[in-house]
Amino acid sequence: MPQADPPHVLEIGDGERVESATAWREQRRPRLKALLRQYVYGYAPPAPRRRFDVDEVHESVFAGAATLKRIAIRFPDLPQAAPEIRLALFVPTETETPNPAVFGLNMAGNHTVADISHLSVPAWARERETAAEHLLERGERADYWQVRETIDRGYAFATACTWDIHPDTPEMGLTKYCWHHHGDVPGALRGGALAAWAWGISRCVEYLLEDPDIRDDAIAAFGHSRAGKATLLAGALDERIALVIPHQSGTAGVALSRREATASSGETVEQIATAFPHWFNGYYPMFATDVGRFPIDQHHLVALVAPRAILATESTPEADAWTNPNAARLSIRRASTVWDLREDQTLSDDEVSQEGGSIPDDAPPILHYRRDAEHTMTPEYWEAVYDFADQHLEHGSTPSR
Ligand code: GTR
Repeated sequence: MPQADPPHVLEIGDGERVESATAWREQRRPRLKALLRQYVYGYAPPAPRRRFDVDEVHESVFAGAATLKRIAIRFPDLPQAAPEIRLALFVPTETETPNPAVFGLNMAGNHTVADISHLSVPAWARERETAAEHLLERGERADYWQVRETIDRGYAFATACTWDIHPDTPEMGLTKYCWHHHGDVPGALRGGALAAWAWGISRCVEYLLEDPDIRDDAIAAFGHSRAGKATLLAGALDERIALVIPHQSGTAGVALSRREATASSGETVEQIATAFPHWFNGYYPMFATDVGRFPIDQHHLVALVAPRAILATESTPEADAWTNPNAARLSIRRASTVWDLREDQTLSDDEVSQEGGSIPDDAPPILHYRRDAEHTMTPEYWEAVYDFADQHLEHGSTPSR
């Protein structure tokens, strides 16, 4: 039966609700993961054997405040033509190692995140330059990423580019080679770009877990818009990610697909599935005009992050209607019930959503944080991210819950 309202987060289309954190973990999580793969994102291949090559170490960037490592994640069993994932990692030098880390999936190349000579514009970026896709120069996204401020807050910052993992076209990237190498799934169940990017984030996390400069219990993942959707998926599936920060992730991200109740006027499932079918599996577009037939909704994806931490940084419906901020807020509110299962408390709607300002000292582990800002990243959002991370990655002097 199609459902106009999102199903209760503890239900997945079978009318039954789990009542305990153990039942959620043992019965619901595995089924939910499978349903989200089958209806929305598709499957990603198993990870092939990989090698982490630290190709360069530059000890004095940001006037000595950080060390920059450039790492290539290579897959020796895949054909030569398979791309590698290039990771840039900035580690603070004035802190006690190991450090908490934020991984950010960028969409324009690692060279854009900071104006540092070691981050030269790679040849592939020049080759990709077309009339439609203009090349961003070194450091052109420095204001957006605020890497220096990240270092000053005592966090390492790691980044890799979506292009290395999946080119964001109907042609698949790295995961195509993995499927060929490891066997396949039926075409309609193969993951699209979002599943591939999430898969790539997990490979980067695996490097960070091996780097002695990084605390392995304090890895956060950040992504914006389409990268925010992929980051949420990665955070939902990969429990090694301690904190997930989907920024303005919208439809197929945090925002509910069933959104009548929220009067959201932004991107619909039909619009996203028509414009970007290659982001999804083959089935998602078939439900596009009738989302009530999905047994799940996006709050289920958010809930898979529990009991770890999630900060959904959002805009307002006035400033960024396309991302459906109200449908995102409702999704966070509905998902928070799963955090309640473990705690002797019920988070109220007000506790899990905040309009602007500073993050309170006792922020819950799931929070919708809203600013009246356009579809971009700003220093104010980063400040909220690091204030939240200080608490939930137990960093710095801020007390943790
Ligand atoms: C839009 C798309 C959104 C969002 C955005 C982006 O065109 O409709 O869902 O992902 O692109 O990634 O910037």
